[in-house]
Amino acid sequence: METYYRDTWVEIQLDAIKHNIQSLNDYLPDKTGIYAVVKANGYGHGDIQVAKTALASGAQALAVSLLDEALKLRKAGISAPILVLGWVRPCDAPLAAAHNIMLTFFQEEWLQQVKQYKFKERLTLHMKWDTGMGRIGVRTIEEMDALLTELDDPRLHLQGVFTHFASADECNLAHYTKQVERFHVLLQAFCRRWKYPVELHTGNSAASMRFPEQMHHKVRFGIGMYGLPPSDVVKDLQLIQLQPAFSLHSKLIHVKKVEKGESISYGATYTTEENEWIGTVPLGYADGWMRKLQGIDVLINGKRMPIVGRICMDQLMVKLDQFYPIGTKVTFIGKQGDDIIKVEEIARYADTINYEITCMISYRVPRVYVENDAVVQVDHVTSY
Ligand code: PMH
Repeated sequence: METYYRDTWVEIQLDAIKHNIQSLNDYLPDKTGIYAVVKANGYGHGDIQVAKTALASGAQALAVSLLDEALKLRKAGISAPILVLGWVRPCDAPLAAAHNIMLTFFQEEWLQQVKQYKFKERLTLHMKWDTGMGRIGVRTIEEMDALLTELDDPRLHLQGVFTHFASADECNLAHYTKQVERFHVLLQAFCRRWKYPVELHTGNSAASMRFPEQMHHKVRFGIGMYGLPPSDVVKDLQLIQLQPAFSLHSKLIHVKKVEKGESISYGATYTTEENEWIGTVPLGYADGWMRKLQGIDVLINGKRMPIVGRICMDQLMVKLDQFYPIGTKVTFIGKQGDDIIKVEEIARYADTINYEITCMISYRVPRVYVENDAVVQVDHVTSY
C-alpha cells in the first residue's frame, strides 16, 4: 500500500458511498439504473476507489467530464460502461472507441469530422439535448434531425440521449418543469424519426431524489453519492438519509505560548488579546484550504477553536484553549467527539457550494480509503 510522509490527510468512508448508492437504488423504480458521476477525481474523493465501490454497490455505469478521466479509469482496470459528459476533440474519438468509452455529441460538424478518421471499433454515442441549461446540447428539432442524418456510418452507434437540469435543487420548480416539457417535445420528434431503442437519462442527484418516478432508464448521481445534499432545499426534504464520505484531518506540529499583543502570520492581521496558546497545523492554501477560510473553526479534542491570522501556502495557526502536545489530531471537516464540521459549513463560510469544497482539496493531500473501519487503500501525490 502507498504511504505518505505528512500529517494531513483526507479520509474517505467507502461504506458511506456504498450506503448512498444502495439507498438510491432502493428508492428508484426498478427500471431506473445509476451512472456514478466520478468526474473531477470523484468530486475530490478519488475517482478509482469511488468508481469501484459504486459499481460493487449497484451502479451500472460511470460518468466523467473528460476523456482523460475515462482513460484513467480504464487504465485502473475498470471495464464498466463509461460516458464522457463533456465535449471531446473529434480527433480523439478513435481513441475513445478503442477503449470502449462512450462520448457525448451535439454538433453536426463534430460528427462529420469524426467520420473522416480511420478507426475500426464501434464508437458509442450519447446525444445531448439542451433543454434549458444553456451549456452544451442541441436546442431544436431541426438540429436534432441534422445530427440523426449524420449518424449514417455503421461505426457510429447511438446508445443514449440525455439532458441536464439547471435548477432541480431549487424551491421554485418552474424552470425544471420547463426543461421536462422541452425534453418531451424533443423526445416525441425523436421517436417519430428514430426506431432503434436508446437509453434516456435526465436526472442529477436533486432530480432523482425529488422525482424518482420521472427518471427514465438511468440517473446521473453525483453529489448525493458522496453523501452531500445538492442544496439546503433538497436536504430539508429529507428524501434519503445520505452519509457523507469525506473528512479532512491534520495534526499539531508546533505548540507555543504567545505573549499578549503579538501578531500571527503574514500581514500581521491577528494580534493576541492575552497570553495565548497557538498551534501550527501543516495545511494551507496549496492544499486547497483557501485564505478566505481565515477565522473558521477546527476541532481539537472535540472542541471548536478558530484559525487565526492569514492561512499560508502550507501551514496555518489555530488559537488553542490550552496546551496540547505535538501530534494532537486537528479535524477540519468531519466528526470529533460530539461535534461535527460539515462540508456545508465550510461552503457557507467561503460563500460557495459543498461541491466546490471537496473538489478544491488538492492533489497534495493524501486520500485514505476506509472500509469497515480499516484502511484499505491510500492514494497520494506519488501515485498520480
Ligand atoms: N450530469 C451532468 C451532465 C453534470 O454536469 C453533473 C454535475 C451531474 C450529472 C451530477 O450532478 P449532481 O452532482 O448534482 O448529482 N455537474 C456539475 C457541474 O458542472 N458543476 O457542478 C456540478
